[in-house]
Amino acid sequence: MSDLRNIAIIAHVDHGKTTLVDGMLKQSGTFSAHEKVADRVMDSMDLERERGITILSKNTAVCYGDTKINIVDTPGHADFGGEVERVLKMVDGALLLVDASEGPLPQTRFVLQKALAHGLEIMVCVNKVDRPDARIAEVVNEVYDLFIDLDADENQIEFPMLFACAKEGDASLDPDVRGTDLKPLFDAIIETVPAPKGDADAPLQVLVTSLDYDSYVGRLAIGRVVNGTLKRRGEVAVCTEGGITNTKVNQLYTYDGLKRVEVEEVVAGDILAIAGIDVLSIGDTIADREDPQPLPRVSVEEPTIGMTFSINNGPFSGLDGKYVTGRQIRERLEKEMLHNVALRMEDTDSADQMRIYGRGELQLAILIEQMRREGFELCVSKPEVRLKRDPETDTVLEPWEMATLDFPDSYMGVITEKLSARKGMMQNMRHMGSGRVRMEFLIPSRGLIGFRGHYLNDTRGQGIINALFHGWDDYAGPIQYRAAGGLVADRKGVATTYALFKLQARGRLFVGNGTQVYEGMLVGENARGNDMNVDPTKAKQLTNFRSSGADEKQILAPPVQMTLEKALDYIDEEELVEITPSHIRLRKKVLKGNMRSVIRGR
Ligand SMILES: Nc1nc2c(ncn2[C@@H]2O[C@H](COP(=O)(O)OP(=O)(O)OP(=O)(O)O)[C@@H](O)[C@H]2O)c(=O)[nH]1
Ligand SMILES: [Mg+2]
Repeated sequence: MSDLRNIAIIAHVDHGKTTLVDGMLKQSGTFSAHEKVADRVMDSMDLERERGITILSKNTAVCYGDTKINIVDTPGHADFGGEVERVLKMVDGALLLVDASEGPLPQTRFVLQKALAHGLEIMVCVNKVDRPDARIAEVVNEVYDLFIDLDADENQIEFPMLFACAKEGDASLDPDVRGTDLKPLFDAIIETVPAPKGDADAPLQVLVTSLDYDSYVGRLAIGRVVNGTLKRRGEVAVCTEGGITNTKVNQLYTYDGLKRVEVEEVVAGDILAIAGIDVLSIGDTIADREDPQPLPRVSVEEPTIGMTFSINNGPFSGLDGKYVTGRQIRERLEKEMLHNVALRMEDTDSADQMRIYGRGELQLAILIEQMRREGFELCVSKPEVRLKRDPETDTVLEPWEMATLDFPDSYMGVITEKLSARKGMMQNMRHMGSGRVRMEFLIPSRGLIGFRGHYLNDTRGQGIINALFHGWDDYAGPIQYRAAGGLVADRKGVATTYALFKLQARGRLFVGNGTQVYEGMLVGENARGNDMNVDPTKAKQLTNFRSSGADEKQILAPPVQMTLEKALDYIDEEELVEITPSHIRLRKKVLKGNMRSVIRGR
């Protein structure tokens, strides 16, 4: 297959992968001349469009001259690193994008390391050369340093380097001359990335590396034909973890631009999608019926952060959602586990409660947000890390991360102090010029839970933080997450301005006038460290007399808007976030006030 290339685009988050794919699609004639195409068209999920990040890797294919190029757009956020690792099995080359101003960042390192380990042919593209703060020459050096640091061999380090502006759709081999289109990039791909190896006449082997879902045809398995030829209506064997079963392939597709097209056969080297075989999951091999030879299974790094998902057992349960029972939640989560291999589910001793483990807070928050939009109600606990016991020394280990922070240097004092309180240890510090500093901290994953919110506050939104799993190491001791206690409603009712006006002197409020509350719900923060039971529903005594002065207008400060991620960051171990399609509430695990040991407020 000399007229085929398979390439993955990899980078740190936001360095411009999906934007570059837009350009490649447009310039290869995928769209008709006047077709209106959205920016970042591959980010097709609602949540991706809203957040402006890629969550799931996606396949597309373009034709350049006589060559078909299969392209895999990958997510850059560290929580979805597992995706990247798997899809690299589909391709023969990787295009590494690096932002011309930010340079290589933690996830650049992670994905490059994986690509080198897979022996992929690598190309580098310094992107966003149009940025006024681009520092191209320095970034080029940093990229070479990174390759050397990762022990790239001589062959690997002789990569072609391009300079691009994905937004305008141009690339050039010369850092000093802007390109006019993406032709230099296409040519470099065809020259650098080898045509896929694989024998079309050998026994069939198809490796399944991703799953997708289509509302018409149902579950889709996506993978690469490593050897042989897969034919429509072909009789095949499916090698799963559980054993080998026989089946028939009815719907077979390859990629063409943004479409999947039904085809009669797919030959070794190409990327395909199959519908109608529901037993298929990631890592499985579709093989020759007579001579089934499973390929090595894809392994994925262990999830490190977990949360308890439970039914909503508060008094407002079922007022809002369609799916509220433990069985419905469990079935939904089981379905998720089938295609989201970076997640794990474990049972607890209660049927209404499951532990879900993932790679990061964002990954879990996205799952919750999806469930919420589908009409589920549930309660989730504070994210916690998974601990492990070292079999040799019998000590407790916890996951550690390397966090890279980039922020205005005037905030160095406060940031360093907060991170050390969270058991972070500074490893590196560099002044970046223009008043910014880049610091690296080795810190337990636990220490980063809920840190992002504080960090953004402390740096007035000017801080960037990225963290990357570093490894398992000794448990660092307890961390205190939140100094403030909670103002906890002591009864069910409707919050009033009259009551809230008094409460707001104690700390920030999470509810406004008219909000429905219940016993055990957090209505605000108590600046003192303890929880306090309060009555936010108290109404003003009506009298016939106008009391002098007391009738001034009572104005409430706007309540703190709790988004899902803020809420997860905020709660502590004794609390839960209650999630329904239209509400996010904070509550105590134990709702009844007399069952909790707290000081009684007035
Ligand atoms: N100035 C400039 N901005 C760009 C360029 N390419 C992309 N961007 C912007 O960078 C932002 C991120 O672009 P994306 O294409 O979503 O980045 P990504 O790498 O796909 O991000 P993730 O998939 O979330 O990792 C968007 O706001 C783009 O408009 C470029 O060449 N120049
Ligand atoms: Mg993207």
